[in-house]
Amino acid sequence: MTKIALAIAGSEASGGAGAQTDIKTFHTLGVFGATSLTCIVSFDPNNDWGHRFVPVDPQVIHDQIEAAVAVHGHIDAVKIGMLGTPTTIGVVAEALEQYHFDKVILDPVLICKGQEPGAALDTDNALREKILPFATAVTPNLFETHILSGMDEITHVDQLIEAAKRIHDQGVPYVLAKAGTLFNTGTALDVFYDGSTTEVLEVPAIGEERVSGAGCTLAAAMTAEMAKGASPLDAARTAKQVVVSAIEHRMHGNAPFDCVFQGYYGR
Ligand code: PXL
Repeated sequence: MTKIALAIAGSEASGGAGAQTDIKTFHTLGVFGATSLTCIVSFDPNNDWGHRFVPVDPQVIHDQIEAAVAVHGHIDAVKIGMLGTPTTIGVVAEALEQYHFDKVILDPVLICKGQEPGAALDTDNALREKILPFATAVTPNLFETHILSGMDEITHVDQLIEAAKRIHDQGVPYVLAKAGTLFNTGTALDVFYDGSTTEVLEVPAIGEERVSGAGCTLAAAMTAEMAKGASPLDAARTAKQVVVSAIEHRMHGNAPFDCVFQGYYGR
């Protein structure tokens, strides 16, 4: 039986990140994708590619989740991406309470370029309080790991492991804390922790350019694999390979960043 994953995420018009990335990743892993859009992001070519951000009406976010659940009857796994505002976080938290999804993978996107840095704090508090308790797994990047763990310095793998443990201690069963290439080890390095197993997932870094959508792809691939019944650790391992392929096959355009493409994985 084909498995179904629901992405509760923002639209990013270029197709390189957000919900578009999520459904492409689900599809490439053989999982049927549904979406509830939380916001519309349009990069601004006339303003340093800043993110023009429009939240979707909270009732409409709820209606989309209701529709996806009603049509399919059962959702195997949910990915939560960019929520963007405390109001959106509130309505998504209510839906998580209402629908009792089995597997919820949270990519805790705090702010995107163009949003007020102050918004990160509001978003952080609301995410921690209202969404984190529903998360089966969380996939913070280094910035988000700093904020969620409360640690000042994370410059080494041992500190990343400690940070993953601190996030786990807040009640999240599975943590994938991502340094990516930011430790300058020539690798993309992430730490998986589930309360007993600590595993450092590391692959050679690819290229020098910034790539948009790698984090979305990782969390979406983990969601698809968990929807199919993989253990969270195996799902994380596969997800890293999907990201490697998506970066290898990235799209070059006019922007100062490339866009991942998942379509070659497994071919
Ligand atoms: O990559 C984070 C992200 C998630 N969701 C949306 C985005 C972005 C980054 O641009 O636009 C909608």
